[in-house]
Amino acid sequence: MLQNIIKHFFPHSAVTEAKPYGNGHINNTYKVDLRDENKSYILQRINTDVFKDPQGICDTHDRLQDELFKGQHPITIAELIPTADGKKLYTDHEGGVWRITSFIEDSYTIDVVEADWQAFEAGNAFGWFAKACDKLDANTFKESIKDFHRLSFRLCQLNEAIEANKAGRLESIKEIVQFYKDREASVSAIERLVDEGKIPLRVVHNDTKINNLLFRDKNAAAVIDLDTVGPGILYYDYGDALRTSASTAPEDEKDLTKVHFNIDAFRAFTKGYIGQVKTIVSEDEEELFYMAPMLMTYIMGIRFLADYLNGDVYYKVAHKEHNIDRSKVQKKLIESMEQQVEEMKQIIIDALKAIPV
Ligand code: ADP
Ligand code: GN1
Ligand code: MG
Repeated sequence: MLQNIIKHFFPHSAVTEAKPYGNGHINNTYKVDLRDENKSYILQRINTDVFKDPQGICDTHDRLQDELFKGQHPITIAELIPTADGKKLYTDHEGGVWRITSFIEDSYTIDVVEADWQAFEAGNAFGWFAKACDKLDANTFKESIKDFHRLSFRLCQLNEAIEANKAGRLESIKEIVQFYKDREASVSAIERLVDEGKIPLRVVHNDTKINNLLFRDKNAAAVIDLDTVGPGILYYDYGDALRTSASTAPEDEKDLTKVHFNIDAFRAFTKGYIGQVKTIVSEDEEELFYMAPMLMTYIMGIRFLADYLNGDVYYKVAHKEHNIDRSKVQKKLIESMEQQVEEMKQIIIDALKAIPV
């Protein structure tokens, strides 16, 4: 019962309402209203199969608060609410690990960008986050999921899934597997540069899907879902955000004729993002921004594919084709990006040249 969990955070308040909230694929999220409090909260049961060190996640959240709550900003992050005895998490009798954060009032998420201003706001917000984290030393943070965006690791997982074919689904999706296999070499450049130390490690978000951003009215209000924050490179955030912010359709769209990489949304996002990070990026980083959306869309495409082959053990699914639908959307986005790569390069060059506002 959620009431039994919440009383460890608010021993003197009764729950008036607690309902499942949002479209996350990983944690169990509830919006909670309390009697005697004029506020709502977000209660989450952390998926400990995915996040093996929930305390580490909360420690990172704390460090982010210390940095990002300094000064006044139009964009924020949610605040971690401690238990009544001052802990950041509560563990129930079944081993369920729970946390509460402040609810960002009057906010909403979007799954598909419908207007350029939304893409601009998303770029501006994730760019703000990257810039605000610039002062943090990546070497003092741990990855919450090891090798999370390491392409070679994700390729290994895919190969294992193909080999094991646990759910017996390989035969029906050979063409999709081949599509991703054909592009292995062309997406590998960034990992090599990271390993050679040419692309700097920074503290980044690592999960910049558009619904990990809260809007209020016509502005981005908060960057949420901080569970993956840690060492990474700017391309992860820029690329992963564009995978959803510049897609014309939801991540699991069945009708692939609706799926395109929207170059206007790409331009708007890039203006917002680069407008923020321009003063912190190195020349080496500038060069390969254009490859980031392809890399991150590829990584998500093969992760969905591997999960489909494994029998849907990682992501929440609503039906048995869900993961392969998601993977097909990523494939379609990659094809669409391949046709627009020259334009993408030029848009990035223009954004880097523009005078900061
Ligand atoms: P998951 O890791 O499962 O994606 P998230 O932390 O992204 O979990 O939360 C899932 C959803 O809950 C978000 O997409 C958003 O709709 C909503 N949400 C999460 N945190 C807040 C918050 N502090 N205020 C308002 N809504 C939130
Ligand atoms: C997951 O937690 P959520 O739903 O915001 C996943 C991301 C994927 C995304 C695909 C910890 O994000 O890496 O890009 O699904 N998060 C984790 O929708 O695996
Ligand atoms: Mg999320």
